[in-house]
Amino acid sequence: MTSNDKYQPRPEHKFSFGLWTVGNRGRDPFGDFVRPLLSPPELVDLLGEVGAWGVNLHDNDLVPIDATPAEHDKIVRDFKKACEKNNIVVPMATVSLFFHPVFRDGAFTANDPNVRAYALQKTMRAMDLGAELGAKIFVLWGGREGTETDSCRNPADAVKHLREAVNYLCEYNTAQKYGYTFALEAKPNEPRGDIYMSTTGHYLAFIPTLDHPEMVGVNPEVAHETMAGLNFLHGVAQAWESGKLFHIDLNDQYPGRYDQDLRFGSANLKSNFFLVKFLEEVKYSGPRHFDAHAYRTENYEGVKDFARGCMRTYLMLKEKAEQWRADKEIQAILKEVTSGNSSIPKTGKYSKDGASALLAHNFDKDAMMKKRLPYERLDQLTIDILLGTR
Ligand code: GCO
Ligand code: MN
Ligand code: MN
Repeated sequence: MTSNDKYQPRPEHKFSFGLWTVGNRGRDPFGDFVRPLLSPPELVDLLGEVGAWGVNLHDNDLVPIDATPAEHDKIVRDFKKACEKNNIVVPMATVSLFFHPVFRDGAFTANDPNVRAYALQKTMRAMDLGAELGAKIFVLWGGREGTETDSCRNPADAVKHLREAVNYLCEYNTAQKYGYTFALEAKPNEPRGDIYMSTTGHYLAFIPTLDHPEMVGVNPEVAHETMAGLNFLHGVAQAWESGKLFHIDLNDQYPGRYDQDLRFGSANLKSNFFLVKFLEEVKYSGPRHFDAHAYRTENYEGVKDFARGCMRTYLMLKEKAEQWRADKEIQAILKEVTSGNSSIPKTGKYSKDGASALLAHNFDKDAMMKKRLPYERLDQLTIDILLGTR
């Protein structure tokens, strides 16, 4: 065993990449493609080579929007062969409701009822495709569900239309016996000026209003919450705590910028450390999906470096998290700061007597105030561990 083997990705790590991530050719709003087109089977070969477990796709990453049924069948056959050859599974499927110009005003929330119906049809067909490939998670990212000007519609109507669409798709899922769970992905803006469901928290509030809330959860993305200036971990933790963390999009992002889709852990090492620590501590068992892409300066060798880097950084942070948990000084601090005085009345679940006792109790605020909260030390210990000096 070489010293690097412990950072080698293995199937049980459940690392997945979208076809659109390693297949990203570096086109941006200002400049053209820098990498040649690779076919889906070639991209699966690349993922096999770097040691990924899964590949995810939008319908049209694999099957062109106007493919004939015969073309569809051949493409799917070849793709499945490539997956089998490389021992790669398709854990998640999704639908492009943003690329074609027909969606310029949104998909499920577009003003034109024809567009809304077409969006449903396209999503149902994408669900058929995902089911054919064995996917059990279906991501919905409403990149075009938003506005540049709020003169165009009442935003409450947009929420109603979105609810109607997700309800419809849940019924289709049941009727077809696909067994999908849906994972809703929020983003504050880009490509629209403003997107309606701007944060994971918005979706967590939306889901209980659905006909089948049990079928629907969230797919938080590091970059998206960071763009909104939020603490990603806090959103993920709330999703987890409410049983709604159905998928996760890992990448990295500097705040206050366009969507950068950077290699996981390459921008905010410390916050991604806490994220990995959380996912591992709660034993999140879903895919670790990297929704990111290589720098535009790279060729496909660099794309492999990028993909390997995402997985390696995750595994290194996982190791650091284990070290952090095993650290006696850290554990002693945590124990100390969470301990209390056993003579205080019990809180937790309300009771009339308990409330009377609590109201009658005399708290020693001075003593409480003097208790040390050595978070400077705690954070520095974290930094020492991250920098490898502890
Ligand atoms: C983005 C999004 C997408 C979605 C993908 C899945 O900002 O472009 O993150 O990459 O995750 O479309 O639906
Ligand atoms: Mn994104
Ligand atoms: Mn994403």
